[in-house]
Amino acid sequence: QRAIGRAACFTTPAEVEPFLVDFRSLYRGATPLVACPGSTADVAVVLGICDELGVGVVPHGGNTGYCGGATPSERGDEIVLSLKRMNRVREVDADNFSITVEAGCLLADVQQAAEAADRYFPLSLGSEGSCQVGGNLSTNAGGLNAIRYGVARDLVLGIEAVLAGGRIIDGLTSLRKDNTGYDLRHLLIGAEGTLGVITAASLELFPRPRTVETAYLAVPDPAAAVQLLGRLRIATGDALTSFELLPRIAVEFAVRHIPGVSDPLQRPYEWYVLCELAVPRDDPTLRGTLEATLGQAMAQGLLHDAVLAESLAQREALWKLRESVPEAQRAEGASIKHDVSVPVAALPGFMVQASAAVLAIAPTGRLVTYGHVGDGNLHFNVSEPLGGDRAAFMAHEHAIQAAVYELVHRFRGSISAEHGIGRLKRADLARYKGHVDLEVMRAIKRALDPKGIMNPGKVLPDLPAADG
Ligand code: 2HG
Ligand code: ZN
Repeated sequence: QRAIGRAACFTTPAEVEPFLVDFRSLYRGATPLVACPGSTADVAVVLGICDELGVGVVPHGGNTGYCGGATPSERGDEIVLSLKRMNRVREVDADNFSITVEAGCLLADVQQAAEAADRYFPLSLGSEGSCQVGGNLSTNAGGLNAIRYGVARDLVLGIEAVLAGGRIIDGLTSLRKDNTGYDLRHLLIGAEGTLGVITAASLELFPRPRTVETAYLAVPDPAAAVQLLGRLRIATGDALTSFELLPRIAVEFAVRHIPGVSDPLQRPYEWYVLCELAVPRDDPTLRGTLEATLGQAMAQGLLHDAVLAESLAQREALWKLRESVPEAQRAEGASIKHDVSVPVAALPGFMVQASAAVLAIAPTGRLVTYGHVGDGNLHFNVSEPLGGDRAAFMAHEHAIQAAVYELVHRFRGSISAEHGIGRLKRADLARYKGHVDLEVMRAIKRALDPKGIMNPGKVLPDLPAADG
């Protein structure tokens, strides 16, 4: 408190409460202090003190994570470091197509700052109104536009970060090319605060989309969706920016629970795709190309029905349907979630096998398998049975997850496509990450954080301190 000011330190139970429980309420931690530094220098001061005292530090952004990565341990012996006061846009450089922001900036504010300069920042997630850029980078978030623009990592030109002990990495450049040795930026991105705290980033901007077409498609099955994905990419000169798969049950959940959401089509179908095409110029031909491709697909049995957005309001309604699926699924009770990826072309085969494996364990579980199929990233979720016994269903959690992850592994996929590891998937990481990979990860952790105080107990399987 003396070092960074009383006002920047939350200590009462009411003040620290919002920082103790993760978004999914999987964990409830405890802490004597939430530090909210207002500058990079103050973050360094906090990390210096924690290093001296050997106190763990848990970086905390918008608290929208799915894996408990920003929640302190139950022991109450770690402090939380909130970046929320570091929320300035430091610079928008339209000519360089870059923007420099502090870690506590809301993602939506970054998007808006870019737009105000007639530029586009493409990272887009359902939680963009509350998640913070520091968290997006620390978890290497993916979201809805990754098929065209990549994941968070791909949008970062430079970062500023504070390492354990308070050393500052000033890597806040806006260069596209910089081959000067190891790329420390990419070590810190996706490290979930276990190697240091990202305090600011320089991000890449793009020309703003001028022509956008949004289509909601009813398809026979995921295999047809993947076929359609390839065709649309080729026919439109790779103008596809989103390609999301939804099963019927996800649409039903959203219509049932989210006010203002309705089924865009007259009759029900088993599977849907919400896709979007965008180009940074006025292109009156894009719509025709889309329609022609869809017409051909329909003639060949790859498509049952389609709605093309005719207005901004209709486009927003389609996206609202998609983005409300997680909330709607929450309203249907407990669910067992798997954020996985496999190579896009293997996705339909994976879905058939994984569905069968889950239903063999829990025949009444409700499969709600949706997501960013354009990237091969599926939210392979299972909701508790209707009117069933929640406890009996959740007793299968471990067996279901093991079955799904075994299949993911066999398909050479990933057990965490975009949500990270946090505390939730540490044991799974230990099981599925390569032995050498883990060894190198541990070596890096020891080198940068020898006392093990940066977000302890997250990402890496248990790690003894270097001195024992
Ligand atoms: C999404 O794609 C999010 O909507 C959440 O990644 C996925 O709730 C989920 O499982
Ligand atoms: Zn997702």
